Order: sequence, then C-alpha cells, then structure tokens
Amino acid sequence: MRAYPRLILTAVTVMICMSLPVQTFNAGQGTSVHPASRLAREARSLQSNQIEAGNSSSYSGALDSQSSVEKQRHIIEMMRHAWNNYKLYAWGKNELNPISKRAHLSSVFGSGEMGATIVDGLDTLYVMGLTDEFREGRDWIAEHFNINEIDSELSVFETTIRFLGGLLSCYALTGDTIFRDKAAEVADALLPAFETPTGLPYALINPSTNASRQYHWADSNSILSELGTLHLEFSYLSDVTGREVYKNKVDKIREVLYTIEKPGDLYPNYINPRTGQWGQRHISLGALGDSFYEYLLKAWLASNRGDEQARTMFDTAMQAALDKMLRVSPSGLAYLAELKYGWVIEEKMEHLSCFAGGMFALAATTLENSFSERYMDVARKLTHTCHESYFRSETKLGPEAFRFSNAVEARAQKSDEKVYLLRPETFESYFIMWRLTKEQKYRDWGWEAVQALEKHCRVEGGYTGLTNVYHQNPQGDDVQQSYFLAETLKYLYLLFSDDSLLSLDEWVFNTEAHPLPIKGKNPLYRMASTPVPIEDNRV
Ligand code: DMJ
Repeated sequence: MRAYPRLILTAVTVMICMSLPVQTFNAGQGTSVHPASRLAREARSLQSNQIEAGNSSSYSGALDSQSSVEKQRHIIEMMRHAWNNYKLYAWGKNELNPISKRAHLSSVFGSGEMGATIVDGLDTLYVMGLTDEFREGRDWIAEHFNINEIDSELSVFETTIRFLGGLLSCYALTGDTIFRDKAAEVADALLPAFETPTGLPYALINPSTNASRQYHWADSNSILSELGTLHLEFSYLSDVTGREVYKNKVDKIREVLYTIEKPGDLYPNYINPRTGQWGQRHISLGALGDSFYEYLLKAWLASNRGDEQARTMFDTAMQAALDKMLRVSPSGLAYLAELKYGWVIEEKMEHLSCFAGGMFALAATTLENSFSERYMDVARKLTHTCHESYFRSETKLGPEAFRFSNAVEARAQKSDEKVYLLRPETFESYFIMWRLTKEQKYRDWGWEAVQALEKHCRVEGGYTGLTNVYHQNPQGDDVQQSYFLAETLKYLYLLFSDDSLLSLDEWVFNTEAHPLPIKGKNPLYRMASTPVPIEDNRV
C-alpha cells in the first residue's frame, strides 16, 4: 500500500507561515511572502506564454504530444473561454446559455442574481493564476453578492457546496475577509432551515422570508446526500469565525445519523426531519446518497483524523455497500448498482457515482486497515469502468447513466441517460488516482477528455452539455453549468499539475471541488482566535 506522503516543502511552509500575519489577497503586486502566493506563483509561471483566450470556438487538434505544462496552459485557456463568455453574456446572473448567448435563468438557483458562476468558479481562477479575472469576480462579490436580498427558494445543499464552499476556499487561499464575511452571511441565511424537531434541515429556504420546505417529489422527507453534505463547510466556518452555531448544526445531524438504526448498516436516501424515521429503503452511491459517504471520509481527513466517529461510520457503511451494491458485469467491469429493500433494483451505474473511485483511493491510502487493500482494488476498477463508459461512446464523453446486461456494458440505453452535462466526477477520480498511484493512464484518460470537450462541447459562446453522447455530431443542451468552472476544469488542470499544488496532505476538496484546508496541517487554516464580530445585515 502506498504511504500517504508528507512533503518536506509543507513542513518548511508551516515554519515560515506561523510567523506571518493574515493578509488580504494582493496578487500580482509587491514581493508577496504570503503562503498562498506559492499557488499563484506556480500558476502565473504557466501563463508566461499563455494562449490568448479570445472567443474562438476553434479546436486546434494535435494536442496529443503536449507536455503537462502545455496541457495545463491549454486548460487555463478553456477556463478563460468559459469565464469570458459568461462575463460577456450573463455577468451577475447564475449560469450561461452558451449557444443562445444569454443568461441561463432556470438553473438550480433560479433567476435571482446570485452570480453562481462567479462564486463557484473563483477559486479555480485563483489556482490557475488568472489574477485579473479573479479580481473582477472578487469585486463583484464585494459589491453585489447579497444573499439576503434573494426572494426565491434556494437549495440548502447546493447553496452550501457551491457558495459557502467557494467563498470559504477563497478565504483560505487569500485571507481576504470579504470571503469569510460573505460566507457567514450565506450560512446565516440557511440557518432557519434547521429549525426542525430533529435538527435535520429542510431542503429549501427563501432567504427573504425564511420560509422552508421540502421538495414536492420527496414527500415530507429530506435527502441523505443533501443533509449529509454540509459538515465540511459548516465546521470550517465555525473555526474561521469563532461562532459555534454552524458546527452545532452539523454535529446534530451527525448525532441523528450515528444513533439511528441502519438497515443492514446502510443509509436509505430519504429521512423525515420531523420524526427522524427513514423513508423508503432506497440506497444509492449516486444521486440522493453519494456525497454523504464522501463527507464521512472527508470530515475525518479535514479534522486531521480527529473525527474518528466519521471514519468508523464510513468504513462500516462502505463494507455493507461493497458487499451488497458492488457488481461485476459478464466481461468483468465493476460497477455500483442501487438497492431497494436489500435488492439490486437496476443493473445501472450513474455518472454521479464515478467520484467513488477517488473516494475509495483516498480511504485506502490514508489509513492502513483490513479494508484498505479492497478499497484500492475497488478504486482502480470503478475508475476503469467510468473510463469505459466514456471510451464506448462516439464522442468519448460519458453518459449520465450506463447499464450492464448480457447485451450491453457501460452504455446508456434510455434517452435521458445519454446526455453529458459537463459533469466532473470521472475526472475527479482520474485526478485523485493520478496523485496517489502515478499511473500514466489517468493523465492519458484526462487528456482524451479535454480533447473530447474541445471537439464537442466548445462553442463560440462557451461550453455546452450534450444531448446524446452516442452521436458523431451531438446537439448541445445550451447550458454551461457553474460546476464546469468549479470542478470539471479544476480537476483537469490539477491532473497535470505538480503534487504540491493543493497537496492532498494539506487540502480536502468539498464535493464541488472547493479546497478546504486540513486543520492543524495547513498553515492557511486561519482559525479565529476569538469570535469574529460579524455585522448582522439581514434585511
Ligand atoms: C456538483 O454540483 C457536485 O459535485 C455534487 O456533489 C454533485 N453534482 C454536481 C456535479 O455533477
């Protein structure tokens, strides 16, 4: 088993940084002794002879033989293409319709001007060293981002992973307190959703009225992946503000999930926040379940392995999940199926579950126990299967869900399964697998994906998802998702970076790829020594 390396560089950085005051971001100016500058410095050097972004939709081809640095430079140019077009056609709105070249108003955050693409994409700009773009995004947030003025229903989960996560990453990376303060405003706006008999939050909240409710399709239930994917952000926010209220909320959720009886050690996807009872016994490592499990592992990692309860819950649940949900196709492809009442309901795996390769590899390499060998084996096999789902399509991009039978393997069958929504999960696993194994194939697979994105998803006005990955010339869905900038491009960029850029020894990525520092290990943790007085400016 590969040991989890601790870089000497890290130790040196810690020693230097201990004596440094918190500074605000000042990229591109002065001598910069700020520890975050090593991120910006590395990225800036990549830019020295950077491709001009422009608004070209052309695909240059012949990308195969490029070095890692050239590949990173190319991905930076993709980021600029996505950002510049969002800026041109949808600035301040949530997302972009890259084909019709206007704001995308029906995204998960609705028509309110929350700048989802700005907040979600900002840390990627920073990590890539795109300092001018970072500055304009930062200034928009300072001047225009006011969650309390939003009069529409927001998902507690999506707002946490994209907005809270994005702002907290930017705070950790830069020390600019505007990000911390805006993060606290976001969390404060979500707090009324936690006012339930069990403390498990409702799914939706209107920040203007504080009215909270569940999705109609979920009856009275909350969703496991939603209430279980708040822990990293709320805990870290408590530490940087000195305000315990946020951590108390997620500790309460943890307590409920720890003490509740679990059918066969598994966690069903639905739970009622009034009664604390499970809803239907549907279990998934894809939609509705996925990042709850991811956050058990990552809560343990982010706490510098202090949160042992989380790791134990993770290991117990994963043993049950692997025993009951891991399947092998006739030709030997491993995949994660879904369960209902203890039975596999469909021989199908979702693109969303493709994050699991990276998750199992992280679990395997951070603790040597009786499960680690199996975890690493599963990590390799699942990542291979997800790559197969890409490789077996005409576009070389993967479908939203893929099935297994005697007739078909790793291919979608229904039309709504054939879409590609610019999702990141497969590339996330390539990135983690590359960092932990150094097997070249993961970089090769990532580069295949870059080429496919350029060929099929790039349009003059940005990047679009696809309606059918099995067509030679697929139609675009006309949506540039904010997570394309937050996750997809960030993971592809990091796949070709040096290990010290957002080292896995110092950072944990939230489920939206926003890096959060590991407590006690990362000098950019920025723990508040006393509670930070934050103005209550709710309207
Ligand atoms: C992202 O918002 C997050 O990765 C989330 O956990 C799952 N779905 C999307 C990307 O596919």
